[in-house]
Amino acid sequence: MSAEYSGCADCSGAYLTGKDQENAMDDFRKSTVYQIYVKSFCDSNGDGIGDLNGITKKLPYLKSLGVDYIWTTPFFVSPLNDNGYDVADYRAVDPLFGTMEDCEKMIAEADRLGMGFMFDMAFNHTSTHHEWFQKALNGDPKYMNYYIFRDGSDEGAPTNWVSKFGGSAWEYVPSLGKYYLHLFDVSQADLNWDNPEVRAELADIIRFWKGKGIKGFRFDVVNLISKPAVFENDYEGDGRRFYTDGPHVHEYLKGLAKEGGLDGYITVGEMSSTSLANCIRYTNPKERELAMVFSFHHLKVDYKNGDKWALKAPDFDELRSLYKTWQEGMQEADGWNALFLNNHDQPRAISRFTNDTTYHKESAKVLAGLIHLMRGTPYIYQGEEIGITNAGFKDIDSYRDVESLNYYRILREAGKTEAEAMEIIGERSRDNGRTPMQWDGTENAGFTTGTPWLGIPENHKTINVENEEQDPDSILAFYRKLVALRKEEPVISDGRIDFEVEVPYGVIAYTRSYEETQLFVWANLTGDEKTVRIPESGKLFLSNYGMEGDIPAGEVLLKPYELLVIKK
Ligand SMILES: [Ca+2]
Repeated sequence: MSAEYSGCADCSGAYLTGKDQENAMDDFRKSTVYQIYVKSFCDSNGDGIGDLNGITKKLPYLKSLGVDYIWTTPFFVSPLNDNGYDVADYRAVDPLFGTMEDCEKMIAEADRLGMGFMFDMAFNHTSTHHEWFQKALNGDPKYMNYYIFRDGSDEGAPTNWVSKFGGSAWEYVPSLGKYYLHLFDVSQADLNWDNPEVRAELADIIRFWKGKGIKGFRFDVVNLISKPAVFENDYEGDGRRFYTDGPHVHEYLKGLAKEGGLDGYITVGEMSSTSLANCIRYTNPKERELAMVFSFHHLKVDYKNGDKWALKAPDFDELRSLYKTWQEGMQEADGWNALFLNNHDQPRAISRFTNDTTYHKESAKVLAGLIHLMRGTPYIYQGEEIGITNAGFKDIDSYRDVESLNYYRILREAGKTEAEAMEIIGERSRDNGRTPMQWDGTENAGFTTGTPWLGIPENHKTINVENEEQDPDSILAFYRKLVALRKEEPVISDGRIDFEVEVPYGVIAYTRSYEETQLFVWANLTGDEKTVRIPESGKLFLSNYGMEGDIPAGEVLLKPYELLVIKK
């Protein structure tokens, strides 16, 4: 992989140097991030919607997990056409979630407890309700140049590009006689990053939140910000090859990091359809772009022919191969991965990849161990630390996500039966990851005193924080252990990783090495027993079957969903 990476031309700019730079990176190597989907975490005022005061109330719980950073999905003023990723004012809290005073209190309380917030910046586009876009619509040339307005072609729209939410990526504005670009919803206009005034505005927003005490940022679809100089039709695809990891993306990210003053801050970029070579450049510390990236190739191994809405059992060979490529590839060129299997856009990994009933506890733990022991910074998505499952909704009216409702209609129109369509939605809906947090076994799971905005799985009566706090062998206890181990064991935070390829189907195995210490990790992701070979005897380091003591070299039978970790 290092052949693909030729170093950077302009690394001479002095940011952090020597020990300071090392310390900044050390922090993230030992750190764990917790992701909060604000709407579903904790409701403090009984309106059925999670809010900032709810988060403040639960900060001691997050502290007890040992996490260092808390990433919150956007809660800024927004028409909420796309879950707050359509921002109308980046410097104000949407009243649905609280006030600026609540926000400041939340930040201060986390700070007191030794945790930092990462706020979520959707900078590829703004809401069309944003005042910049409103001024553009009025024909103000300064603000028209904040967005991407183009004349139409003979065929109508300037190009044939397709929006990621369906339909043309261009919308005509009759009063201006021009089209504007929206790679996502029609209410999300793409910003013109080629305009230095736009880049300066965005850096100013970063400085504003830093001034409030924020310790990091997550950047939404940030590898789409640089559009091509010439807009042309795409006769091979939907247009993405022209703007994904676009021509000036690295330059613009360096600029944002420099002007926003992001050194020493934890930053993560969400990367859409990206490449390993680009992710190395985004995250290599010498490049000063981002601390780490989310890539999504590993979360498509159960898409039939790449189609999210066509069911297929997960291909664990492909999963292992992707982990090997990305983990080892990033390592060879000093890139850094964000490690995750869940987020607010994904169904629950425990239901998706493993067995969320008979082997509920083993499944949650094997998936946790698999990623928390890898090279990178792990992210825990709210509820995975107690093993929250997919929603299990029985009728389409239970769903709220626009994408799910759209695809239900599309699937039915394509001839799927009610049962077939519901099975697909049940597996793939983003609402699976958005059901309210299960704090206790009461009717609304301790999430709200009112009516929750989205239903709560029946199994919350047993799967909840209160229950797991009582059980020393709980999933929650296992997560606490993993978070602590990353801080204590340099072999986890700083060790080399090498994947074992001679393993049975469904087993992912790798070795971590640091000085004289080695960890051997085996994760059986199937319900079948699998035989693996232990190369050298060692001490049992971690197990989800309560094993302990010395483990001799030789063959061993892994039980269903077994995680076996040996230290030498
Ligand atoms: Ca509320």
